[in-house]
Amino acid sequence: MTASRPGISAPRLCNGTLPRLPASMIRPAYDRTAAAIGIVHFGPGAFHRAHQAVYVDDLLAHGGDWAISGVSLQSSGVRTALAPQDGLYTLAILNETPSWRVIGSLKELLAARDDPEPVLRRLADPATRIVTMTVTEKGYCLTAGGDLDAAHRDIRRDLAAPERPVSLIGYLVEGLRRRRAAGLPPVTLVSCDNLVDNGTRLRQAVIQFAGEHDPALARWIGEHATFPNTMIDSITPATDDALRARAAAATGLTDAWPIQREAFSQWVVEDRFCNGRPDFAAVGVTLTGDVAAFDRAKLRLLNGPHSSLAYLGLLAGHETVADAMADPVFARFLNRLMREDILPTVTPPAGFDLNAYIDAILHRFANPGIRHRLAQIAWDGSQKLPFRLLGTVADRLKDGADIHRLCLPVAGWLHVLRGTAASGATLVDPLADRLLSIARRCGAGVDADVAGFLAVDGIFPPSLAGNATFRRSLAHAYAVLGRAGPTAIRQALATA
Ligand code: CS2
Repeated sequence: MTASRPGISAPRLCNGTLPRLPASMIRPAYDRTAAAIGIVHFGPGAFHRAHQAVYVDDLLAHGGDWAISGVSLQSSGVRTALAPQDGLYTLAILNETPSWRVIGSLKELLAARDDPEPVLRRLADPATRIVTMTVTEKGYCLTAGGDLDAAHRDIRRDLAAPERPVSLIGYLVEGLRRRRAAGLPPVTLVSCDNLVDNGTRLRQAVIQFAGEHDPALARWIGEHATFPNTMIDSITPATDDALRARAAAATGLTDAWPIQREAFSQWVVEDRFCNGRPDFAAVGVTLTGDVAAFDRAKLRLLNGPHSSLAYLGLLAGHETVADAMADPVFARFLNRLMREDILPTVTPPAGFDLNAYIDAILHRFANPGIRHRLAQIAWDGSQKLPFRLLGTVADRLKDGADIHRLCLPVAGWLHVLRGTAASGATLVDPLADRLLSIARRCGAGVDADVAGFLAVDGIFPPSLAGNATFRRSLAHAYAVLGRAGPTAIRQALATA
């Protein structure tokens, strides 16, 4: 190890080593021991630590008991990494000139699988006033229609033994049950995931679950708890060893799990908090009466193109978003897709210029300071595509508009699934088994292949899957991309 790249020999980041940080580095500007926990967050992964935890770090500098208890539902990896660091971690902000800071808002780390009781106690603590979550689309256990998926293994389990939950919804309902039994007010439940109407969906799932065994609890939740809708945005590539080394070089301390993100960050929240809230506006959060317009603009114009780059870019042999954006064929295709096919389906929030929004997104995607792997964005396609692309396709069909360009990324996803099945690589998707078995049966002809995937109604709503124009257009895109090889993919995009 050289002096400029301290590795295992450098001391570990923790409360005790904070004074060793370079003087210029931003660090918690408040007494971490004094700030009490007021927020419980499910899913303290990279996105939460790059986004919400940073807003809360800024808030804590203004005072108030809003520190975060981070709850991991599945693994104990975050706790293992961060507990020895007293919850501290390094954040790299990757603009043209990177900057670094140390975040201190995560005050407690709990691993629910190891012991659910501390999590339930925290949810039922009178000091807890807000419960937030980033558990990704699949963490809500919803059907395609937006209902709670009562057939989901974890939901079945939790309905049978609600006092020892394993699912997010099970935890929330048991926590609310305990609060009601103790005569406490409920909490505000804030979904920070990329779902259309995320708060409304969460509310429906929680009330549906509670209603299964305790209708009075369901009524109490419906009347007293609030579930604001939110829009969240900041590009956050996964942590890798290169980042660990850069963080160590920047701080002089070892951090087991530093986080990286772009400079841009946005959080829009409906101002419906039932049990108090901090002054979010003071730290740059937009509080509004209606998030829907922001939400759809972001899901369709940022996440839709992101997933499009992921599938088409992987097929063309690109590795990162910036690599694909540096390919003029991709940049031009994306630009047309966004302006000609997606923009007409988006109603902008008041005073919002959609073309300027698109310019900014294209600029963010092209950021050479960020290595955002397309393979990471390609995860969980079955959960993402309905919100990101299929709603747009349905709206364009309703308007009688052309959908040929929009079908290319959807067809690209099908080819990525086929490629994954053929190579035997792991597919990260809750529907992996089903999708891979369909992919393995492919090869009987374009129409049969496409029909196999369209039959998965958890992804393709029957009204879309049964639409003759969509089937024809998707089959055409699938055939064009099937001519294999990066050159054919680029040619398909160049002429689309
Ligand atoms: C990305 C998002 O991984 C993905 O699917 O599209 O996580 C995206 O980076 C964020 O939503 C940006 O806010």
